Amino acid sequence: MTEATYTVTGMTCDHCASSVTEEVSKLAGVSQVDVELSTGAVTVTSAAPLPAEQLREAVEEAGYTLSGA
Ligand SMILES: [Cu+2]
Repeated sequence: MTEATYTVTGMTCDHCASSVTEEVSKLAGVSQVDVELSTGAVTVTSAAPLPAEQLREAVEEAGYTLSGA
C-alpha cells in the first residue's frame, strides 16, 4: 500500500469533493481517497504508486485541476 497527497484546485463545496473522490476512486488499485476541501489536499491510498498522468486525467475528468504535479 502506498499513500500520496496531491493538491487539487477549483473545489469549492462537498459536491466538488465527491466528484473528485469518485473519479480518482475509479483508478486501478485505489482503495481510499480523502479530500480536504479547505486546502484542496487529496490523499490517495493505492496498491502501487499512481502514475501522475493518470491522476491528472481523473482530476480533469471531474472538472478540476491538479496543482504542482
Ligand atoms: Cu462544488
